[in-house]
Amino acid sequence: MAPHRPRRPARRRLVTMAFALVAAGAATAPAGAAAPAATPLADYGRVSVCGTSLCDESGTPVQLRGMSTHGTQWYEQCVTDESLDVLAYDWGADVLRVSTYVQEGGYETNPQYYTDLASRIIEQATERGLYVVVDWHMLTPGDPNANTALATRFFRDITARFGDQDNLIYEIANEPSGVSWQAIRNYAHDVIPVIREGDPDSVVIVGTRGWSSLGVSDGSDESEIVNAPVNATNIMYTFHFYAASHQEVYLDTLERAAQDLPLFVTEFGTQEYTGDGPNDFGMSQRYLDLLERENISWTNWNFSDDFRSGAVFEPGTCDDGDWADPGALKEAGEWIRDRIG
Ligand code: IDC
Repeated sequence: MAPHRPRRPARRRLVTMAFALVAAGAATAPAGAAAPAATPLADYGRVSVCGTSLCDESGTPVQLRGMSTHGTQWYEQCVTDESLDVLAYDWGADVLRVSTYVQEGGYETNPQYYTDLASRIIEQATERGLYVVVDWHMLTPGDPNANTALATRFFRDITARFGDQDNLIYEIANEPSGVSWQAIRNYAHDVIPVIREGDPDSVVIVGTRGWSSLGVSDGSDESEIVNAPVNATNIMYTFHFYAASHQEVYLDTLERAAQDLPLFVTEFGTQEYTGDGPNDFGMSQRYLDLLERENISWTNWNFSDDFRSGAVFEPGTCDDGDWADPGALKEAGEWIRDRIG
């Protein structure tokens, strides 16, 4: 089915108009012109999985496009009211993925701090009518079961705060590695009920084997999931790719899997799997064309000014607050901005 995006241009025009009125010193914007009336969330309402697609409240397939933060333990200074204005209104994003790392100085070092930080960002994204993918960024160790107690605590706290909102999507395991699909599936069966207790109608995204490659990086493929899907409704599965590293075999797998499984690409880069190195925009475009054809939502890695080529901003941008300056974008940043809106 064709992607359902007809209201996007209208939304962007309305937002621009609201800003123009404010800039011109208008005391009040006319009814209907305020930014919140024309956001992705206002357009689509609560999303849910229908068949293999993500659908809006009326049951029409939607493709959400946006950015992932970098690890919030390193780059919280890149996620501010100003930078999110740029992402939501200048770039026209629908969705922000908030990456709470578990290890590497993340959540496990101070659960309260990182829950508050994720909450602060969720609130800011919500004010702009964005969807939020709440990413439990487990990476090393690769077995998600190693962090089940922490994951349970995190999702219980987040759903207690935000479970009555319509815009949260929960990603329970960023990139499992060195574990079987069975182990990932067991973890999903432990954590999903916790989320559903606080946010019953939410979409939950489940990581896949081999760094969320649908198993390909471990010599497997999507059939292990098709044969033993997670035993819950409103579920999607994660596929991640880095276009300069992951070429035909990965693209073919994605295309095949999209016929059977609801997928959400919560992370990808136009460069190598290190998030660095040269961009392969040709391969990246082939991926994005497929994602558009199949109505698969995506968030790109990453909305920060890290030195690597996959961070959209040049180093120093976040300290200077220069997010709106087109000169602050790296090559990958410019490329992805042009494909979000
Ligand atoms: C990378 C970051 C890098 C950081 C590293 C730490 O770009 O700054 O030092 O993580 O683990 C993933 C991961 C994601 C990686 C990214 C790029 O989910 O955390 O970010 N990547 O390597 N999977 C494939 C690539």
